[in-house]
Amino acid sequence: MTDIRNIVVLTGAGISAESGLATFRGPDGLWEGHRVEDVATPEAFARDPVLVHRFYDARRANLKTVAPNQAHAALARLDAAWPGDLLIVTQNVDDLHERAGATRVLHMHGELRSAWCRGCDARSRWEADLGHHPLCPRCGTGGGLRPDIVWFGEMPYEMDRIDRALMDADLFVSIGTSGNVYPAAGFVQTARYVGARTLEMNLEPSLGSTHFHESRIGNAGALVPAWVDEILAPTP
Ligand code: BJW
Repeated sequence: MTDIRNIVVLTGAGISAESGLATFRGPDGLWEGHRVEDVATPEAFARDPVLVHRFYDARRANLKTVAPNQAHAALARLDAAWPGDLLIVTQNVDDLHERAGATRVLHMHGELRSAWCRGCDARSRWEADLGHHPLCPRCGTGGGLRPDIVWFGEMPYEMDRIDRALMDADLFVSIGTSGNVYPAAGFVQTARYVGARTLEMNLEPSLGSTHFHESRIGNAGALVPAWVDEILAPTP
């Protein structure tokens, strides 16, 4: 793999499925009991903050019961060993990449363990519930904290940094994402445009599967460690 120096990895809910976290659009999807428009838009939060806080408070609490799996561990191993540029762009709001040891991680859709104050714009690490209207640790305002989550219609985080990494990528790898949600679903096309090799690993072909040079179908917990072994193997 001597021709590959810069790698962008995109991860989605499928990489955390084997840790016991529900995906969004599967049969047991997170939104089966909650219509997406009830919980994942700023308008829904304005309409029914109690429902939305309850949904995210439960998911934040549930993080304590899960652990990274083999796929997270393999990406952390890649992160530690890869000499070139690497950016793990995750759509996930869990912290399993970091808990596995990865450091080059960007959460484009926000984080469950973060709270955003609409009063002073500060983002604070947050482990507890938000539904009881706690005070902002930065400005002391009550009732202004919301989950630090990118909802539909909001701009994902650090798009400039992601775009720069994609423009420089030699390899783009997509893991455990259905390709339903933009802009992430369009990253493969940007990567193709700049001439990067593209690979997806998913339980089933994603919506954008035909854009990839290669699709490996199966569980991330098996596919990702095998791919990391491959890419870290010394070239003969
Ligand atoms: C396994 C596995 C195993 C299972 N191993 N695999 C019309 C056209 C185009 C775009 C739009 C449009 N109308 C509106 C838009 C924009 C909109 C959008 O994309 N809508 C679509 C629904 C059409 N996007 C936005 O609004 C975004 N903002 C935006 O566009 O701003 C403007 C902008 C313009 C230009 C540049 C940049 C920005 C914001 C999107 C925010 C998404 N937020 C959510 C909720 C987060 C909060 C929460 O967690 O509750 O993020 S939506 C939800 O979907 C979540 C996820 O990150 C995201 C992606 O889901 P993911 O990860 O793909 O999960 P699944 O469940 O769909 O798929 C899992 C896959 O894993 C499956 O394929 C399984 O098979 C597989 N799998 N087990 C391997 N063991």
